[in-house]
Amino acid sequence: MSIHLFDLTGKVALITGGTHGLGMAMATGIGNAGAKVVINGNSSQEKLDEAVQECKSKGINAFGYLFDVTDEVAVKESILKIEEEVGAIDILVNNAGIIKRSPLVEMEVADFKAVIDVDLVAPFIVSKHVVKGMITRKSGKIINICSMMSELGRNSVGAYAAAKGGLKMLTKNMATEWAKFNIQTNGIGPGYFATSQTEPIRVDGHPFNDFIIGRTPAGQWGNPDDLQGAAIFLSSKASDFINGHIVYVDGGILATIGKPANEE
Ligand code: GCO
Repeated sequence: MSIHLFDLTGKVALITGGTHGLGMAMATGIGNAGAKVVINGNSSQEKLDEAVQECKSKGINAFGYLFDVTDEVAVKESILKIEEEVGAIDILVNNAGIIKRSPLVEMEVADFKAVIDVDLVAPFIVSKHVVKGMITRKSGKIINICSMMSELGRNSVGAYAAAKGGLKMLTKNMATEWAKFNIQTNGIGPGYFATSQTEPIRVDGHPFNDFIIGRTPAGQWGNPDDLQGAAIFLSSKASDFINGHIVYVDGGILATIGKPANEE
């Protein structure tokens, strides 16, 4: 029987923060490729139920679990529950994330720590508890959702860039420690995407909106569905010898220093 390189049939995938935006898009792509999809939300049962229903309406076998990814006790209990009720987790997408925009000199330490907790510590916590089963089974895929801020800074997103830069290096360390168990750990680094997180800086006429369109060779914001290919690839057999790699899905923004405003 020929195994299709990108077929995820029979796999179980957990996507943290999967109720909306990039997480929902990747959950949909992974589900359409055949996996059972377990969506994590951390606050609203209603939003979680809606997200699961949205996946089911597309023919995806979906489940929802509400837990705070920064709370190790809740994570440990939820992973056990998921593995009992749905099945062993083959694919983990650490997507849950927040951003707080503030000039560093004005940023409250508590706010800085909150961003680090969700965007960097939580992927460590969730991976630590999911990988134990993957090590036993000698098989697994972990995908950390980094950012182009894993590579570049920007005014007002210092905490977020520090977290996402750390997540890039945590990804490489997970790969280093777990590849010998046939577990591939990689990252996806989105560029600028049209999501609720970027809504405040994307409205028509906002200087940042014009800046990003000018700075991105593809000349547009990304659509969350543009991440589905990378998510399926890093979840599938097609990436079995790829470790510690961050796949940037950014319309080319990291490839260029940009161009003068009057240049086509
Ligand atoms: C910002 C944006 C970015 C994007 C994304 C870029 O304020 O600059 O929110 O952080 O969300 O992470 O990769």
